Amino acid sequence: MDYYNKEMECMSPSEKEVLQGEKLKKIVKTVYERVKPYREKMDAIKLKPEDIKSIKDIYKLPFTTKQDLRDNYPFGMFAADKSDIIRVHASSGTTGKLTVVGYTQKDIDIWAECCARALVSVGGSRDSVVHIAYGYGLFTGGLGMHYGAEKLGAIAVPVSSGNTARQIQLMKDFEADILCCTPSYAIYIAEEMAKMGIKEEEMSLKYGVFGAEPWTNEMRKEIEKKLRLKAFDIYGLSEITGPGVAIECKYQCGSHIQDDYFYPEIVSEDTLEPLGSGQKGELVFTTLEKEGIPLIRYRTRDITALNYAPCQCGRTGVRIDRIAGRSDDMLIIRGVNVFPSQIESVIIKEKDVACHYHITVDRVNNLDTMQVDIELAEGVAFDEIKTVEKLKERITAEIGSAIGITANVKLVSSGSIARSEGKAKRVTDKRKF
Ligand code: DLL
Repeated sequence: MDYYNKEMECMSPSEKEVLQGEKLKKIVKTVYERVKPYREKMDAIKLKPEDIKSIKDIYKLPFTTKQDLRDNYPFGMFAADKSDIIRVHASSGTTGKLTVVGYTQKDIDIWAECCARALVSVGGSRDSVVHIAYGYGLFTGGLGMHYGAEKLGAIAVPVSSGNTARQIQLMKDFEADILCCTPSYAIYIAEEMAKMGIKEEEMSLKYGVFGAEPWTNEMRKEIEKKLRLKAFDIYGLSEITGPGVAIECKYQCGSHIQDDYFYPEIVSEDTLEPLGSGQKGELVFTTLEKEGIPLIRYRTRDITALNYAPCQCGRTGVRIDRIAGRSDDMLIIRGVNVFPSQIESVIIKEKDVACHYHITVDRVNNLDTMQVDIELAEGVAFDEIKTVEKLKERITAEIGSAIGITANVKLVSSGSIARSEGKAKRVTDKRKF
């Protein structure tokens, strides 16, 4: 199976643009009529739905932010009647209230289609057994992939996260060929498999659908080696729908956005001006068909670039580069912008340390400090003091040249950094602003 929905996934860019324009006109009219905060924002700049004539007019529309969702908590931005909403999900973020999203039956169907497309894009089919170890609940990971697997006609195994030993046993017994979880949990599963004495070749895994947190290509290689599967990046956010907003194809040169449903833009974080192909900035989405909570020019805070070049797979969905991080995850340390992913890239290249790390930022005597705790790889002993000291010096130097500032690197024993079954928490910022 090459595509789930060839007609839409491979539609010519010019045809798609027309379709996107038609959908945009409709959705703008709907939110103007049905969602007070949108009407107020548009009235404030004297913009009427009729001013939107094609997808090119999208730049005229005001942005939407997470704060808008919080200000209208819980259901104030919904466009559908409550009686038509059949599901809610929510995400917590780091501060403040939950952001709540609502789905009509049509929204759930579209989301399931996006996840079915994603499963086919990585190599799945009706014959697949899809082991879903993303959390089920308010988080969208579990239920999103679940409905996608069912829509495809594959077998969905709704394990959710936790009880890793049982997960491994079930994956083996049910001969799962697709594993869906966060990349950090995939590493944890691999470690537990080794502890249980189960070899990669005893499993039937072929493909991994990993996302919900930033991860690097180096981490991809590590997971692929440890679990003997091909690892794919899946992107999504609950505000837009959940997992399946974008997915890699077998050529792995960016993730194709399902842009018949979600229209992407990249804008400068500082000026909010649109940026061109290949330029890195903040990803912004407009949902073109959502009924429950349509979002217009929603600022995701995720930093990436768009790639409009044709892809060998035949899909025409615009591609996003790997997410470099979120602009609100970006640490500013002594004035320097640092993304945790830059540190991860260094750590993962070192064979004597494991890819478990934690970054602690603090401010001592008005100076920012950064400590990076990194686990030694299994089998590397602390008693070889000279070797450990040398390793520490090397990693400190490499992190220094990657991010431009010196971190205090602390090597800790294997297994001492807390493992995550969902999104990994890699940073503690103790500074008070
Ligand atoms: O994380 C949805 C999801 C579930 C995506 C399972 C993929 C797989 P939220 O909890 O709302 O939704 O978090 C969304 O997570 O804005 C990104 O910052 C981050 N994120 C999601 N996927 C990726 C990825 C789900 N592949 C936020 N790479 C997003 C990097 C990702 N960051």
